[in-house]
Amino acid sequence: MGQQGLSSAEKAPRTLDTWVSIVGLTYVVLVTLRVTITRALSQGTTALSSLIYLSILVFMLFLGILFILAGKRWAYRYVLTAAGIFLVFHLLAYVTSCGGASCSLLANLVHLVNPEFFVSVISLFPVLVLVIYHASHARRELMRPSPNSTETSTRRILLPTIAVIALVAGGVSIGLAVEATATPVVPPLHPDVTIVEGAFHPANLESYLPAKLTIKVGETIVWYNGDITSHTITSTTGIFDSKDIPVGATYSYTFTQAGVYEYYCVYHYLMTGVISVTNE
Ligand SMILES: [Cu+2]
Repeated sequence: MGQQGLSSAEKAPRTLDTWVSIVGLTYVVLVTLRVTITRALSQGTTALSSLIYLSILVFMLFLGILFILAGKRWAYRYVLTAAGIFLVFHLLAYVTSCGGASCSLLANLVHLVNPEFFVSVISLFPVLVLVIYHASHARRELMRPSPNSTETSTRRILLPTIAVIALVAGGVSIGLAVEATATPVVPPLHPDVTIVEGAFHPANLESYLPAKLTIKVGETIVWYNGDITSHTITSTTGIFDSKDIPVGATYSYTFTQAGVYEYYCVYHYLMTGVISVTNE
């Protein structure tokens, strides 16, 4: 007990585990910060709750980097908790947005070829797992140092790190290659409704912007998919269904009868919108 009290006053030594954890955390922080800033610029206060949610996650991981650098002996336990929370929240976002005939996770995996989606969502998972692996090892070493041979410990660290780097780099290259062969899409100048970036996320209050719209009989609504993954415009009563709207594509429908038309996305049942059609 007394010995533990003494050792906790010392700073934690920086090992390879330390550096891999820091680089991994920095990657996740930068990617999530970029998503937050892009969303703030494109959606402003309509995405306020999702912006707060993302900022808290970013700040939590950023503190982890500072704690490790400061040599706090409890820094790794903090990082394990923070990275775990981040991982669980990101997974929950998918699970809770799953609905209807298809699960969003599967639907989104189909769109792995989109480099933007791959970087800002998919790539975070292997990187976070790598951080958790190294932070937990660093923590174990601090509590009970083992006289490991440098060779095995270097291999233990390098192999998973190289695997994750290869996975992320490979995913991005495949995505860029596929995107380069695809025909460029020109977004409409004034879409009536825009599917916002990060639309599927439960923290996003308005997935379709605007979510409520009133028009007159005979008018046509143009929906534009401004997100980084596919979505649908599906009437709750089966009157219209866009099917898969790819990233950057549009769907339009002309309303010929007055009424209230609710719709949703078959991949993400939390995405809902309504068009009210009036006679005059
Ligand atoms: Cu969707």
